[in-house]
Amino acid sequence: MSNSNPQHPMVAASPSTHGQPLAEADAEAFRIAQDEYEREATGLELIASENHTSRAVREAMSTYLTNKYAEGYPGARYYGGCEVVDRAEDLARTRVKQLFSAVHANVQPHSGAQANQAVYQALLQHGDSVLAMDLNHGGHLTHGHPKNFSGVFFKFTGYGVNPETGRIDYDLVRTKARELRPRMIVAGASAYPRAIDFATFGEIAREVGALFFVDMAHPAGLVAAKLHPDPVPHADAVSFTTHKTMRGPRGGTVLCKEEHKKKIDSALFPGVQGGPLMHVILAKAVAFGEALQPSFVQYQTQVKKNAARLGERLLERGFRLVSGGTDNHMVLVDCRSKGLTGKDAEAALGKAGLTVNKNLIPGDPEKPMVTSGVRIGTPAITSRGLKEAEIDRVAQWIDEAMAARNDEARLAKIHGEVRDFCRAYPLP
Ligand code: DSN
Repeated sequence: MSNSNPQHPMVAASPSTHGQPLAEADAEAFRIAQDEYEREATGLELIASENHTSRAVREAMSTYLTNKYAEGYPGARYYGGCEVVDRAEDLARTRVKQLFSAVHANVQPHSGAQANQAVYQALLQHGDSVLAMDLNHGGHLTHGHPKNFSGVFFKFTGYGVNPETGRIDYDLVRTKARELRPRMIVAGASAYPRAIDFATFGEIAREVGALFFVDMAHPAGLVAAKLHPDPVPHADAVSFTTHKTMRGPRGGTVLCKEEHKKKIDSALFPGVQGGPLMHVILAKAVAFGEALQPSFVQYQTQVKKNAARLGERLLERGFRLVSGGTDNHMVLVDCRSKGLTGKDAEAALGKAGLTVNKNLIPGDPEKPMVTSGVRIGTPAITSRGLKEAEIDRVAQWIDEAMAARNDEARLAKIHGEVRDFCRAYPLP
């Protein structure tokens, strides 16, 4: 790594043969990398599923491990020369098992979607019935969207939130489970601002003889820090992405009970994927190592405090929040409380340097490309060092930018303020 350029942390170390640093070898590609750095550095990232990785994680992703094919698993590969990458995968597996007190881990999924695909392929037959969170109530594409492999190959039925409380209606889940007798129950969501009671889900699954699968992509970091209920003791399998609250490289991981490990490993490879991304697996090991440190608990504690503070400040400013607040790292804002669609709110906030995503809210009359809500998360801004006092400023900018949605000059002025503010909070 001696030839990496400290001025430009996204630039890969250049190999000793064929090649100069990216900046010299490919000006066009380098410009893109620089522009993304500038975009992230001069604005505030409020998308609940994004984060700012550590320099160590980014460096691991730029190592020579990207060159290696390693189909198979440590000690049982289809290629020679895997003795070093085996150590990377073993390190990632050992650390993540320690982090979540899990019996078995597969760290090869390239993404959360592929992690979920492996779990379904391992534990279900095509046509099996599955009960999962309704997409319109905060569920995920891989929880049964009709155009996703999950909805194509399996029969998904949705459960949702109580329209009054905005919280999962566990009695309704139980009633539906008793009626449906599904082969599997799935818990987990993409846009749910409350803690999920995995123990109750597990109890319902056991009562109806269903497998229980948890996709904890969003709260995984909070679970690791013991600040959110833990699904691992209750579920047959648990998947998560490594790049959201976990703050690692883009990718997925599956944890499972001993009895499912062979099926899940072989469903992932060769069932779903070919060669694993060994440089990303090394970066996962780094992220899991970071998550085992006390500083990670402090970080996640602040993520939650910041989300709670953001919710309080937005409520004071007259915003309606789905479920009235948050227990985790995000708030889900009903933009109708300020007379906007989610799409218009996303655009206005974007012009002000505040990046969010439009999001359906329960009972949303709008289409998914319009929506009535925006999802706002605190993992990334907390990684930059923002605390409660700064969150108050962020809430003010959100309110001002939504009010100024048709005033380009005002939005540009807010962006200027955000840019100045960001100078004190450099990217990690
Ligand atoms: N796209 C992710 C999210 O934003 O929540 C889920 O995969």
